[in-house]
Formats: sequence, C-alpha cells, structure tokens
Amino acid sequence: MTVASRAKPTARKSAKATPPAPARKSKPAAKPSASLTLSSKNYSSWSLRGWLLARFAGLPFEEVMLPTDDESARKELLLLAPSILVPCLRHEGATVWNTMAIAEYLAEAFPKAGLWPTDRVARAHARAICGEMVSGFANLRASLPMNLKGHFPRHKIWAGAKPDIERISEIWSECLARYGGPYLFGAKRCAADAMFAPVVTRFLTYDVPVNAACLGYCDTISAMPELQEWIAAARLEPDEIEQLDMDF
Ligand SMILES: N[C@@H](CCC(=O)N[C@@H](CS)C(=O)NCC(=O)O)C(=O)O
Repeated sequence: MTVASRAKPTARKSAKATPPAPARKSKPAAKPSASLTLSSKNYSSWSLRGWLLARFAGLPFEEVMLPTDDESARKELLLLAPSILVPCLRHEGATVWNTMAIAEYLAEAFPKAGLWPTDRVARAHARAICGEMVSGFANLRASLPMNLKGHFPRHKIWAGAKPDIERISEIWSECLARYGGPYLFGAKRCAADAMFAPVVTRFLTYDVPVNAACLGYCDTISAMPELQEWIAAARLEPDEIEQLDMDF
C-alpha cells in the first residue's frame, strides 16, 4: 500500500467522524482604539498629513470629521483637539496634535512601520525637512491652497511664493539624488513623504513647473493607494469653501 492510498481513507474517516463545525456567530468588527480628528478632505492639508502618517503607521483608527459648515458642531468637535487645530490623534490615553508630534508619537508607538529612516544621519535630515515644512512655506500655503477637486492651470503664481517653490524643489531634488528615490528617503516611504504629499497635490492642482526629478516624485506620491483613497473621499465631499475655490 502506498502512502497516498493509506492516507485517503483515513482522511475520509476523520471527516465522517467529525461533526460539522457549528456555524460561528459573526462578531461585530472591533471598534478601533484610536481616532483622528480631521477637517475637510478637499482643503485641509494638515488633515491629510496626519491621516497619511496614521495609515503609514498601520494604525486602525476612526475618523472624526469636523464639519466645516455647522458652527456649533464645529466648536464641540474642536474641543477634541486641545490646540483647536486638526489633525488630532487620540490613541490609548494619548492625545496628540500637531503633525510633527503625531509623526514622533506614531514612530515611537509603531517602530516597525519605519516612519523615520533607520540611518541616524538620514533620520536627522528627514526630521529637519519635516520641521521646515511644518514651520515654513507660509507664502506657498497662502497663495496655493490645497484643493483636490480643483485644477487651475492658468493660476498666476504670486512672486512671494516662488522662493518657497524653489526651496521645496531643492529639498526634493537633494533627497532624491542622495537616497535614490522614488520616495524622499529611498525605496520606502516615510513621514517626510506624508508631510510633503499636500505640496505634491498643490503642484498638480496649479500646474507648478518643476524639474524632471520632482515631477517623477509627484507621480510616485500621486500613485500611492492611500492618497488615491483620500482624493476619492475628497471628491465626494459636498461642502465647498468659496474663498478657497479659485479660478483664474
Ligand atoms: N502646524 C499644525 C497646523 C494645523 C492647522 O493649521 N490646522 C488647521 C486646519 S488645516 C486648523 O485646525 N484650523 C482651525 C480650524 O479648522 O478651525 C499641524 O502641524 O498640525
């Protein structure tokens, strides 16, 4: 008798002797232990940064959307964020606002996610450019607001925003050359890519001319499934903020 012919009846027997497993009651999906307070998906670049960071970390979280139209509900929800700014992450007793603090918190809580580069020098570089993003580029923000639903190719870029655009192109070009792309710090996306993702979308919304390396980076970031998911949700948002809908 071959091994195969012995094995067959044994398998059948055990199948006969074993009563069918009782139908399992489907458990309700566990509620995520984390929440992230967000504002408009179309206009809020800070919300996008916080959301990408949480997704890069692999953290399951509930989105708490701050309504942009209802003033009283807005005030109530803003209490969730002590600085009255979004995004604000709540996770296992921690309440964290400011995207840089959220990045640091998530990197500490989820060390395997690689939110920062592993190399000390590259990590310092990543933190430096993220800090520069969080505290700078005011002219770029003011003149090219994030608007994922819009496309304004004839938008006249204010002279004051040009040095910001040049500096961002310099940051990206240097990172891509030094670490080899396609992300800012090499093959794996990190917190810096989340920080600069809304700049990518601005460059595309307003057709900002950039060099080939930066254009390639814009393509890489645009193709990220998480960003695609966010943009799809932004397109479904009904509310519009008129002041931010520019058409030139
Ligand atoms: N640097 C802050 C900026 C956050 C910020 O300015 N958030 C805006 C929304 S994009 C905000 O909450 N504004 C107050 C409001 O919406 O009422 C961060 O990193 O989180």
